[in-house]
Amino acid sequence: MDILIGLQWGDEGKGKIIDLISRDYDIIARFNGGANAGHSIYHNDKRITLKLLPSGIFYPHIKNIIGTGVVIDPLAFRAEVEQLQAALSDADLIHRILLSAKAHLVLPTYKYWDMYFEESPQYRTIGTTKNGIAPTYSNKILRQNVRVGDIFSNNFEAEVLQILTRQYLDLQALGQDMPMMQELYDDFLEACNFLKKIQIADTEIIINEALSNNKKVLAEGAQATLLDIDHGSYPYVTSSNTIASAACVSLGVSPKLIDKIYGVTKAYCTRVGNGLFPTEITGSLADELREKGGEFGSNTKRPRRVGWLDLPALKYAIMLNGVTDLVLTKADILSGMSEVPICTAYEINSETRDLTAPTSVDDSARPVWKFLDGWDIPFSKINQQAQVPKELKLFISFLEEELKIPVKYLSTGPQREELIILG
Ligand code: 2SA
Ligand code: MG
Repeated sequence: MDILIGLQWGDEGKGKIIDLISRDYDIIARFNGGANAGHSIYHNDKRITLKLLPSGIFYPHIKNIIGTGVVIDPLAFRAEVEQLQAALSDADLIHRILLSAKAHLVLPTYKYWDMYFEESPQYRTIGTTKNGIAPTYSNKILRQNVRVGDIFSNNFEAEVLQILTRQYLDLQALGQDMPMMQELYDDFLEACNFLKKIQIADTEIIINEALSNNKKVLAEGAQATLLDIDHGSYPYVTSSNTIASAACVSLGVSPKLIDKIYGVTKAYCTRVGNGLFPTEITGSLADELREKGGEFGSNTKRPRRVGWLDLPALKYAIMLNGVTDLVLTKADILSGMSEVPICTAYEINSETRDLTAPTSVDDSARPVWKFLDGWDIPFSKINQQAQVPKELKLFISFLEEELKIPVKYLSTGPQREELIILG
């Protein structure tokens, strides 16, 4: 099994890369997160953003598995499937989706808990997507959730009613604004009925059988390394493990069976939500970069914070994931700059560190900069190695030297054909 993950704070362009390499796979399996993800793909010149569905959904030969570690909001899932069926004129795509019976369901009250924690002054504001992600994972650990496979049980409705009522009353007592309980309950059950149209299975058995039969499986990560609940910049992280090893847990695949690990990084850096960002820039240069790179939340439309490439954090991410194939995206966005800044180390208490866990630095960490010559990529699409400007080649060589790993793919734009295989 191969794995693809983001190496920064998300939005590195994972969707596009998976879409490109997915033709070679039989199964694409999402392993973490939920409807908080936003994987954008250009299909027949239309930009499509996937939240819960794996990025192999466009191809008839691919099975798209949603693993145990993904949290499934049945309303968001139904909306996404129906929109995609309409956009692709492909009603059949539901037969290419397989849901883990063990994946946890996002209850409608969880979105209100998410809002409550975000907006209440007594609690930390993380800048979440308000999709109910943290409350769902918390209740998984508390063992209070219902799971996808439970929708077939005779007492599913009674159990949901009981949990919802309890939470509804708690939220009401805290003063949280909510629609009528009956409305939440009815909409949720209706969306759970839609799930019955989808194949629900013990996906770990299906994936392991496929691997035994020499089928190719790609595990698709959501969010990214620096948002990992254990290794990211806690508490400003998401609530799942986002790193490559999490794919084994979620999909029930032994670490013995992992082959390639694709790590995707932009040529600069972005982050949505709160938390440290040592290479962040603000002002008109930041606005320009944000506009040019289209750096707005795919679902929430929030403006993303922007900054320069952070090598200490990138080295850390490559180490945690064991990246074998590095993918560089959005170098085209930096086109036209006279010089391109890269943070090569942090200075912390007059000590220089070039590999750093983002959790172990604070605002006093001062980036050490290196400035490389900028490049110009012509507006016409470039997709051949010979067309790569020499300054960009030097930028790539510099990264390879620092990171001790070759850049295998260079993405030069959002369209499928805008990709160069370097290695
Ligand atoms: P949550 O909702 O509990 O997972 O939020 C916790 C933190 O994780 C960040 N996070 C993300 N960061 C980048 N992209 C994400 N997906 C969407 C996108 C986000 C959007 O692709 O654009 O539409 O705004 C994503 N999902 C979660 C989040 O900002 C918090 O910092
Ligand atoms: Mg995204």
